[in-house]
Amino acid sequence: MASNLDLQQSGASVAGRHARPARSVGGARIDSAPGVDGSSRIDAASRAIPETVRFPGRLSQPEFYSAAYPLMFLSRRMEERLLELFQKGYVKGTVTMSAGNEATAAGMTMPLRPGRDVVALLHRDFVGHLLLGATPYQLFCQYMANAESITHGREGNCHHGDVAARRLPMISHLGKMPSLVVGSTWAARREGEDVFGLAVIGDGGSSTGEIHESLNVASVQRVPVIFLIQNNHYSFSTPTTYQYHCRHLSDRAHGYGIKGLTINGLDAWEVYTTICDAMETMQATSLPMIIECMTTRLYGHAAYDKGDYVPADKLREWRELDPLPATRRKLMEACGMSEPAVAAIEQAVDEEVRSALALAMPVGRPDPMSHHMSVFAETPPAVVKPYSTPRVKNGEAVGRALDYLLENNPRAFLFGLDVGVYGSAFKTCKGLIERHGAERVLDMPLCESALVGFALGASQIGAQPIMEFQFADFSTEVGTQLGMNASTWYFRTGQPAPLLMRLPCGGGVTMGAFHSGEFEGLWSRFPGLKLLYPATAQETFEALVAGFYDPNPCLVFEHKLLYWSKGGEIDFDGRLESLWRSRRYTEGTDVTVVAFGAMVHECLTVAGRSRRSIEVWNPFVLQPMDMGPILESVCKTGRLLVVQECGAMQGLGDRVIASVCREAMGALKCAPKLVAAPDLPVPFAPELESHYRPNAHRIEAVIDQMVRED
Ligand SMILES: Cc1ncc(C[n+]2csc(CCOP(=O)(O)OP(=O)(O)O)c2C)c(N)n1
Ligand SMILES: [Mg+2]
Repeated sequence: MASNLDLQQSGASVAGRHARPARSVGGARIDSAPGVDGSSRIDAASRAIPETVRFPGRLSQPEFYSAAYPLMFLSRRMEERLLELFQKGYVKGTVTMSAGNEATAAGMTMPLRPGRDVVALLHRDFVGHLLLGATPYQLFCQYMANAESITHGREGNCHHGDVAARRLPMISHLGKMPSLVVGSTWAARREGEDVFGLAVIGDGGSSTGEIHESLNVASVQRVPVIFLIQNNHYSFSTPTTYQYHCRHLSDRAHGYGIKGLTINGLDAWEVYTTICDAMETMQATSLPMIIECMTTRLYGHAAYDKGDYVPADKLREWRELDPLPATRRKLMEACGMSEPAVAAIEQAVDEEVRSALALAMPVGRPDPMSHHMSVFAETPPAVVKPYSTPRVKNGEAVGRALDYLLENNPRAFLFGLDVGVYGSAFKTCKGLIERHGAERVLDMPLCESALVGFALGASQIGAQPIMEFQFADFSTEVGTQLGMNASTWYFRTGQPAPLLMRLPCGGGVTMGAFHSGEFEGLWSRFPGLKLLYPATAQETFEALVAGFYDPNPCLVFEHKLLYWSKGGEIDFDGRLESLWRSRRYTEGTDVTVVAFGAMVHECLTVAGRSRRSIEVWNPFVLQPMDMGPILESVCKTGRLLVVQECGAMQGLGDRVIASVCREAMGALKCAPKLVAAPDLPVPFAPELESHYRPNAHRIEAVIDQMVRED
């Protein structure tokens, strides 16, 4: 813990050491902005952020105010400039002003240790970014989306952070970041680190489902995260009377078996000391807490909103309570500081704003021709431990792969619903908890979206999550978290997001519309996800291993019907690179048949009995799909049939056909055909379902027709 003396020695006796990151504009700190190419990533250990006087050491009031006020003033001044720049067209997107919220944002951030504690800030936490290491220059660049912007222009405004320093970048979808904080904090503490989390949410965002999910997971798993609710009485134009019915939002803590407090968010010292106290409490209990800060919003929701729906007397009252002048008065009282001394600080801040802006304004625009934009982190070629086993069923191959991954990767963990003692709904995880322990095979609450967020957060700390969806159908619960947050993570932050997601899928098991879907078509619509769909025991093992070691979010579709009905030997030589390829099962000259999942076996039945010469392929890697070998095959046979289990509009068959038409139209002897289910939900009764699902008989008839046609 530093003393007053330290503060004086640092040469920042007025602004305090907290102000230092904000002062270091230009030069080295700008170079260290996270880059997508990975070359300029910040190494958390070598960051220039000073180990400031933070929890468990507490600042005295003079220390606190002399550190907080200049940063709050800097935040206000910068946002005023950003608003002007927006009106002049220099700032893109919008500006969501923090004015009125600076005391909450500064007080909650001051106790955190950058690079250690995990935090997800929101759109009114500008000062929090400054406090935790973002420089004014970087922030101006970010808002102007220029070539030096923190996200390299790939994302805008407040959607930035510093993953290596554990400041996770917000996404627009409110309520989605806290689960990441829970996952990161959990993963870091599992490694023995003394870490806390801070997850921020507004009164509006507090109504989202995932806030409940995240609080519940944090509470069940005993993860010390502060859920800080910034209650500024409005969600855009919606007053809190239309948002919730309880007295205080913190009252909800009771439902999670945790502590909740509502405090005055306009008093920076009160916020700061409450957070310090909370950290001490959480150190003892390991439980999360809810801290609701009653705060204000002095502008409209964003640059485009006048906020004229706020009654005039309320706005007048809020202006009178403006935390900036209030903190200024406290600074003078606590430090015995004169008016000219405070004015000198403000002048220095103004000068800093001017010089940061003068540096940022001439920075060029990002050049789309030379700008590196990739949605996937590169997969370095690697060789891992080989594995082989005599014949096993496909379902058992899943268990073998999971066992192999847990055995060889101490930071891997398997989690989901009923994967522990029960061994998962299809028993694919049987025995894993006995072999690897409850610390690594975790039964989690029923909340798929927060679980994906949890996995994404954990992955940023070096943990290697393997998540099981009980059924692929429940993946529709995670549209935002997987399809927008995890999938874009590398693009936005330059950091890999290595997640392995297992989706038991498909019909033929008489389980109806909500337990029989495949969903590979849906998930292929989100750039940044990799999709694998194995059909044999060998492929099942390979898909899980490939997906696990890949630095991107990977979804493995496991057809449930094949768990019991199919099997084979597994012989894996350890070379990962060679796994990412399409699979050919038979050679033929009459027709190329491309099949997905369980349809592979229907097609192989046909190939085995038909008098036609049929070449059966499984793309296996559905995204990014390598069409090269399939195109070659079609050029040889001149005919293409695609077979998928799901409805014509729901799968990837049309995409394969479109690609062949684009690239090899001239080689086709007849129009390509698609055998698919009708576009209906999967019907329940066995008679209806077997009529709905494509089968060998239909496939054979279409092949005969295609070969007869020319
Ligand atoms: C899930 C979701 N729905 C809608 C929006 C659009 N939106 C952006 S900010 C906002 C208001 C948020 O209010 P609150 O959580 O109280 O935060 P405040 O802006 O008041 O700080 C809305 C509706 C969003 N970002 N996320
Ligand atoms: Mg609000």
